[in-house]
Amino acid sequence: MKNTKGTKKGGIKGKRERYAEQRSRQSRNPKSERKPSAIKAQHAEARRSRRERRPVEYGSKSENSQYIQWFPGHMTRTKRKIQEDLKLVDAVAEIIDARVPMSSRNPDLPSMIGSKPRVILMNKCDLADPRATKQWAEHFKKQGVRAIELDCKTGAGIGNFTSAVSSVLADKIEMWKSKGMVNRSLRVMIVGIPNVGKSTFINRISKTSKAKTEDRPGVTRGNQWFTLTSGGVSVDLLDTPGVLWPRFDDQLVGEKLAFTGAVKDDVTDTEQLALRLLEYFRTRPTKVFCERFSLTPEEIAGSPAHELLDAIAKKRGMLVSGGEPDTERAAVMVLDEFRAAKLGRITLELPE
Ligand SMILES: Nc1nc2c(ncn2[C@@H]2O[C@H](COP(=O)(O)OP(=O)(O)OP(=O)(O)O)[C@@H](O)[C@H]2O)c(=O)[nH]1
Ligand SMILES: [Mg+2]
Repeated sequence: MKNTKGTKKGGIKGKRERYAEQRSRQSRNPKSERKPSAIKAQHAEARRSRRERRPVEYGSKSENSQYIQWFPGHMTRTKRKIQEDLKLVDAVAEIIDARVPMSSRNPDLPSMIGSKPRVILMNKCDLADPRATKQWAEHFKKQGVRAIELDCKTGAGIGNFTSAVSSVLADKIEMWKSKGMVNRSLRVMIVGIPNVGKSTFINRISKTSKAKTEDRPGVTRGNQWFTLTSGGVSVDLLDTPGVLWPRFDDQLVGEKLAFTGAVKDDVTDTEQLALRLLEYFRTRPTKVFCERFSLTPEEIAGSPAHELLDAIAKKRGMLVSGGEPDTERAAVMVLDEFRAAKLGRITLELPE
């Protein structure tokens, strides 16, 4: 179980912290208290009291909610560098996560990039609900924002990039032509929150693997230029490190970004996070979710999240000595499976 700055701030203790307290209590107390049977009884009591709690609907805060925040110093430096380098580019491409198209948009971006022409790349469409993605595409169109749907795993949608950028730069391109600058490359800065696939996009469009990518947030650490040709158009792309903002005013936003892997796992309590995700599935039990964990919609609807996590751990044979469910391992697995869309292609928010 990972303890976090966030959980401490929020006053909710992580499991590791509770275990540490328990260990220190045991070292002060008489030996009899350290007997496995006493500890087992304590666990049983804790489980009984948890069982008495009523199921919680996802959307409102619950005892499993935690204070999530991640804004390390390098993000402040990146913000400054993005603003400095803005004069070098013609347009900005904001990559967002199709599973959380609202929560993955940095509210500080408009003030960072000013009036620079912008396109939105809705990435990871392969992991999102296709119907929801269509709704979001419609929403952006209504707002007059140029947005394209992308799946950088297969490259679907990549071909629309240069035409989208050319269309937001139409006046500028006309002006270049009138000045005889016919083969001028399009210079585009790629921005977005961590782990949305900025570097993967660059690799995919340039058909190389020059940009470092990994399935964790905070991989790219400095601005870096890539020169390529796409659809016969010469393009210079500036990769940038992912940036969040100093405070999530709505903690559900922080939570959703933690679900999708945009927030470093170390700053969250994994088990609490998985319980929140299960609260989501409790209210929206998908067929894939039920089948994957051999649970019926009735079982899911009638059980609080911690019981679901226990059941999932048992069904997957994740047990600690004594036969108790290993909820810590099960929590990691639930989050991993959600992130890989093994629990279904899920979009966590819809346009208003
Ligand atoms: N399923 C899926 N995975 C993707 C897609 N695009 C990127 N990924 C994966 O997402 C993870 C993060 O990709 P990166 O390109 O490193 O993300 P980034 O935005 O550059 O991240 P930072 O540099 O940390 O800000 C990698 O494991 C990619 O393989 C996509 O369209 N679909
Ligand atoms: Mg990167």
